[in-house]
Order: sequence, then structure tokens, then C-alpha cells
Amino acid sequence: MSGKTVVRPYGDTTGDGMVQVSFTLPVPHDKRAEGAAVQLANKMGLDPAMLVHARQMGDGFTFFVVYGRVNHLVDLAKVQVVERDYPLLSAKEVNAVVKRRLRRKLSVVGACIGTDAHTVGIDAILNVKGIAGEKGLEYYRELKVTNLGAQVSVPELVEAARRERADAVLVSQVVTQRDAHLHNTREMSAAFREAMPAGKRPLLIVGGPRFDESMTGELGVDRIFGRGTTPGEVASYLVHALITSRKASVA
Ligand code: B12
Repeated sequence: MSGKTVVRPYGDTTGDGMVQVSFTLPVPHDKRAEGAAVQLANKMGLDPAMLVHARQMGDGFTFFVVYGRVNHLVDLAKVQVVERDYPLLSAKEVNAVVKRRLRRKLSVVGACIGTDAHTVGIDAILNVKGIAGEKGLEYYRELKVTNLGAQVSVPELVEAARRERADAVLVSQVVTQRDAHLHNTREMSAAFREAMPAGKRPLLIVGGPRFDESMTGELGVDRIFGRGTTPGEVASYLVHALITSRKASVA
């Protein structure tokens, strides 16, 4: 990798600034619609903008792909992201730490809350079958996993966390229409704050493909996991947050 910190997009030749964007306009597909797509792309800073694909999607909607040049630069030195700040452990290491330091199984309760029925993501993290060649948390001998499934209400989740003496609550939110994922997460974290005193509350974790991982404070949760999360990352975080970074409380 070069030492450059300022970069621009690469399309046909290095640094030519070429990008591709796609969007839908609520208009039937005709010449005027194509002109509108180019005008929008120009307003987004693409100049020149070339329409490379237009296809009507049902009645009165057209999907477009536009390819064009932007003059924007990105300074890598100024990029702010949430980076993993704990070591990645194997399943064997996770089990060993939980057994030695907690001396009981670590209880995890997971669910999709609100009206969200997209269970594939939370199942990928919790179910034995896992994802990307990694087994899910159910595979970890020292973790006790309760997966409540889809469309769980916040009161049901709080009740299950209490019943299972949850050390951590894992919530999935995939649908983001009208910011449902943000509203539901805030409702969930507020309910836990109200139901349980600080120090007795489980660790609150949310995940889903469209979360901004830097919003933990705003949403009242301990950690946010985004696209491409693996069970090993989550298990390692649980050990870090509940055990190894709490040296004083767990002997
Ligand atoms: C499969 C699917 C469905 C299935 C869900 C089946 C099921 N049991 O889950 C069905 C057909 C039921 C469905 C229904 C709907 N769907 Co749908 N669906 C999808 C689809 C194609 C894939 C989602 C998926 O499974 N991804 C794979 C998993 C592995 O990825 P993931 O969820 O991102 O999870 C990973 C990470 O995000 C993270 N993660 C996720 N959750 C958690 C939780 C924790 C605690 C942690 C640590 C990590 C974590 O780890 C996971 C593994 O890496 C997406 C489009 C897409 N390509 O993403 C649309 C999509 C999510 N659906 C969408 C919509 C609109 C709907 C419907 C409203 C459609 C309708 N009009 O009826 C309904 C809503 C149903 C409901 N009540 O929720 C939209 C959402 C748009 C938006 N802005 O919110 C999408 C984006 C499609 C689109 N482009 O329009 N859907």
C-alpha cells in the first residue's frame, strides 16, 4: 500500500474519479425519465454523467444506473470508524475464559424485536450452523443461548432476559424504514434501564446491516455490530466486555 492518505475513486484509470450509482425515480421509463436521471446525477456532483442502465420496475417506477466522474477527494487520515478494540479469540479460548473466570455458563438472549421478521442475521450469530465457515454461539460449550426468534415485543424480551438471568441481550434490526431500527433500539434500551438497576442490567448489543456503529451512546446500547459480523467477533466481545475488562469484579 502506498503512503498516500488522500485518495479518489478509480474507474477506468487510476484516480480518474469515476463512480457508479443506482437509484429509482417514481416515473415510467421514457426519454424524459432518462434525462431526469442524468440531471439528478449532475446535481449529485457527477460530471459528466452517463446513463448505463434504465429499466422500468412495475407501474410508474424506473431503476437507473449512472456512471460518472466526481471531483471529491477522501482523506484517509480523517476517516472515523469503530475498530475492534478487543482480541479475537477462538471458541476454545472463549470457553476456557468463561469457565475459569465466570465459573458458570454465560447466558445470552437474542431476538428480532418490533415487527422485524428478518431472523437470518441473528440466527447466523446464534445458531450452531453460524456463517462464513464459523459456528454460531450455540456451539460454544460455556454459552447458554436462548433465541426468541422474530417479532418479539420489548416487554417479552425484558421478561426473557430476567428469566434467563441474561448476561447479554442480542437484538437484531434489519428493517430501517422510517428509522424503525433506531426507534426500536431506543425503546429497548430505555425499557432495560427502567426495569433493571445499573450493574444488574445485561450487556445490550444490537446488530444489523444498516446501523452506524458509532451510535452506541445515542441508542443507549453497549455495542453495535454491522454488516458481515461473525459469531467469533461477538463471542470475543462478550468475553472482553463481561469478563476480561472487568478484572476487579470477577476474580
Ligand atoms: C431474506 C429477506 C427477507 C425474508 C426474511 C426471512 C427471515 N426469516 O429472515 C422475508 C421474505 C420474510 C422478508 C420480508 C420482508 N422484507 Co426482506 N429481505 C430479505 C433480504 C433479501 C436478505 C436479508 C438477509 O437474510 N441477509 C443475510 C443476513 C446474514 O445478513 P444480515 O441480516 O445483514 O445479518 C448480518 C449482520 O447485519 C449482523 N447482524 C444482524 N443482526 C444482528 C444482531 C446482532 C446481535 C449481531 C451481533 C449482529 C447482527 O450479523 C449478520 C451476519 O453477518 C434483504 C435484502 C438484502 N439483500 O439484504 C431484504 C430486505 C431486508 N427486506 C426488506 C423489506 C422491505 C421486507 C418487507 C417489508 C417486504 C414486504 N413489503 O413485505 C418484509 C418485512 C417482513 C418483516 N415483518 O420484517 C428491505 C428492507 C428495506 C429497509 N430499508 O428497511 C430489504 C433490504 C430488501 C430491499 N432492498 O428492499 N425479507
